[in-house]
Amino acid sequence: MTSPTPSNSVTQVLGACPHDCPDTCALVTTVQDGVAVKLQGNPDHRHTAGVLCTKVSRYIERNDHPERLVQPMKRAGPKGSGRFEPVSWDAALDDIASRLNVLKGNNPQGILPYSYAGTMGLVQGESMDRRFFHKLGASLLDRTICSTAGGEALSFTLGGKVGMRVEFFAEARLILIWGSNSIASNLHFWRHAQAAKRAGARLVCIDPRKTETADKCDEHVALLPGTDAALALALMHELIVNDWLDHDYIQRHTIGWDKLRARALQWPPARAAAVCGVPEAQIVALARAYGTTRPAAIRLNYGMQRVRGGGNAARAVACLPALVGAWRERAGGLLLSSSGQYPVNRAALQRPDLLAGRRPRTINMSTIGDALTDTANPVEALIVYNSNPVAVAPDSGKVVAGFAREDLFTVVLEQFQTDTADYADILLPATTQLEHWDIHTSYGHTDVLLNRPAVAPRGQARSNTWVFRELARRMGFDEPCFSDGDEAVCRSAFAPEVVDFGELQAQGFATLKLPDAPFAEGNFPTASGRCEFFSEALAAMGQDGLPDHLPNHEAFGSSTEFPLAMISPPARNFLNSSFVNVRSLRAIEGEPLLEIHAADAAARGIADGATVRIFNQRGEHRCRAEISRRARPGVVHGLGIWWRKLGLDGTNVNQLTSQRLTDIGRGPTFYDCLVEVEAVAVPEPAAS
Ligand SMILES: Nc1nc2c(c(=O)[nH]1)N[C@H]1C(S)=C(S)[C@@H](COP(=O)(O)OP(=O)(O)OC[C@H]3O[C@@H](n4cnc5c(=O)[nH]c(N)nc54)[C@H](O)[C@@H]3O)O[C@H]1N2
Ligand SMILES: Nc1nc2c(c(=O)[nH]1)N[C@H]1C(S)=C(S)[C@@H](COP(=O)(O)OP(=O)(O)OC[C@H]3O[C@@H](n4cnc5c(=O)[nH]c(N)nc54)[C@H](O)[C@@H]3O)O[C@H]1N2
Ligand SMILES: [Mo]
Repeated sequence: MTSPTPSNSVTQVLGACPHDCPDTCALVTTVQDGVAVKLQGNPDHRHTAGVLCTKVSRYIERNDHPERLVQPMKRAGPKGSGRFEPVSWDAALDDIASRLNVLKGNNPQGILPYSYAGTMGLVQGESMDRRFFHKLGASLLDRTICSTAGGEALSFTLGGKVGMRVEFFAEARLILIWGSNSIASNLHFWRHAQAAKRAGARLVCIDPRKTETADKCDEHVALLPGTDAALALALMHELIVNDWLDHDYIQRHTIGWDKLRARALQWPPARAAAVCGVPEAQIVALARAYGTTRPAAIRLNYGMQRVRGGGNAARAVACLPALVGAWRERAGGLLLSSSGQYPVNRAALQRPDLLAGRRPRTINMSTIGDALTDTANPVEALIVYNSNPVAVAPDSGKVVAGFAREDLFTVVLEQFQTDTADYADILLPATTQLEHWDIHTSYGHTDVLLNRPAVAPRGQARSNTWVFRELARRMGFDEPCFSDGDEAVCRSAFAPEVVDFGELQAQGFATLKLPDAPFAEGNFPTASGRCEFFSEALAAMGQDGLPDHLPNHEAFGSSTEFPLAMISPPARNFLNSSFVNVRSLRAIEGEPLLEIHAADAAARGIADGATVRIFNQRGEHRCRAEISRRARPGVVHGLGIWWRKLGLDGTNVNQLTSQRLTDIGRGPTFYDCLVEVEAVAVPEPAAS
């Protein structure tokens, strides 16, 4: 393991925030006598600027939490009971290795890793683990739970997860914040938006919910969930009929203009207004602003792609900057994710060559409920790390049924006893970011960050890499890559000419050398080198080559039984299901709530604060209702992602969400979900 800080000293250790957030902050941990006493944003890192969000400023509280898992345990009660008894590391690892060895011999594809972005670190998130499962020949996991719809859509349009640099938003004159609650989920971008606003820029928020970000913008377009493509096409319509187009840019740097033009002309604002549920005049005014203001920048975020047509919607929005030539300036264009900018040496980290020609099946993590309840091709062993699928995956009824299978062998590597950990056969205590090495890219800026361990692991906690190294050894995997230390893995992530490791060690971060305005002269990383309005690649897959509006699987107005659209975006003080167990943060969020518009509440006789039953064909979830000005009529919000076991009835919003997928990228459709809500009589507590 890594060496702890020498005692009797005060040191400052440079690190990186591991969480799944675009900001990837640089951290400075003050360690006294081997104990982390203070954690701050690194003031020398320009993107962090010494500022942390409320959540991560409480990271030490999370690290030192009395409920941290500190020893390996095995199940001591029925599946899901959460009852465990301690075992030694040797006993736990021997048991896992012998189980996996049997499957390795007769059905390696019966083994499934399940991991996501509990840590975004390249080392603890996608190195030794991948090597191990590649060598085993285990089923591959399609990691779709968050961003593949928008990410692949962007690749089909711009050529990758590329776009504007976040710092240049400060110089824009118009910013569309599209499907993003930036104050809650991308705080360090919001600084730039505020700077632009102070300099006179206009800020427009496009979001069904009147978020804290919408409150601070000049305008809020409260469209119905899943109608963003209709809005984007109507904006194009107006750009065309008013000739607010950059013909030179379109002609030289795009493909498919004639076809897109014809498509957009089918979307006059009145049509889009009806689909989106917003005033026609608001669309017309937004088009005028976008067509006549330079530079114009779009901060797109993943909130708008968690619906059936999410990929098409992201494509439609991503076409807008090319139409007006916004890319010509560094403060113009669009940013969804910057992760495609990093030349990460994934082959070195993950060693796909260890598959040795085998082509195991791929299982989509967004339909884990179906995969675990599929009896024809069963998953027999599941190894979960960096994720809490029982809480975060859609259609929890199915997910729980899968995890409850008596014949499924489940190993969970965790820092805490989450809803998923409750279902483990073997539960292994994991280190935190203060306790292990890692190296990080970002999806909101373009720096690389190094994380050094600041303190010794709590109790017997061990890093993910340590666990997979130990399992590899027990299974007789003797390739030298299974002995690589964590620091060596950090070093292998980038070629030395891309990232100077000495610089990373010295200051904790390194900046990629990139052009200011990447597409000023075209040069899109697509096959054609142009912005692809029409995608031959999509057409070849049998898809529409042009972006279009695809109504939700569960479109608003299509069901009388379930007339309300439910979205479940992130709560400000949680990070997905992480931090829900941190007392001071849970105190701010209170309890699971359903935000509902006064008219929808009145129609159902629901009083503010009443306990309600939210239900649809997949299940039901009880929580308290809040009559809220943040909700528009017809749309309710169940902010996520609470731990099920902290809910009134042991469920969370994912009891209602479906496993149906997006048009592009095989992604989940969390925000494409119709429900009905009713007040429930709560029995008076019995007098004692
Ligand atoms: N505090 C906090 N920060 C987070 C997270 C968190 O849980 N908490 N999660 C992190 C993760 S995993 C990610 S992927 C990123 C990005 O995560 P995102 O999920 O993009 O998060 P938000 O920025 O909150 O944006 C979601 C916004 O989209 C809105 N929305 C929902 N449906 C639609 C729609 O159909 N159209 C439009 N236009 N808007 C819609 C929601 O109301 C919400 O305000 O944020 C990360 N940052
Ligand atoms: N209804 C609804 N559901 C959603 C969403 C939504 O908006 N609405 N958002 C979706 C999105 S965008 C995402 S990204 C997913 C997120 O889903 P997940 O990636 O599962 O994220 P978390 O819920 O934060 O769970 C991460 C877990 O990893 C653990 N962890 C952290 N670091 C380490 C480590 O170093 N080692 C080990 N072994 N464990 C570690 C944490 O303790 C935590 O329990 O959820 C999705 N689910
Ligand atoms: Mo995410």
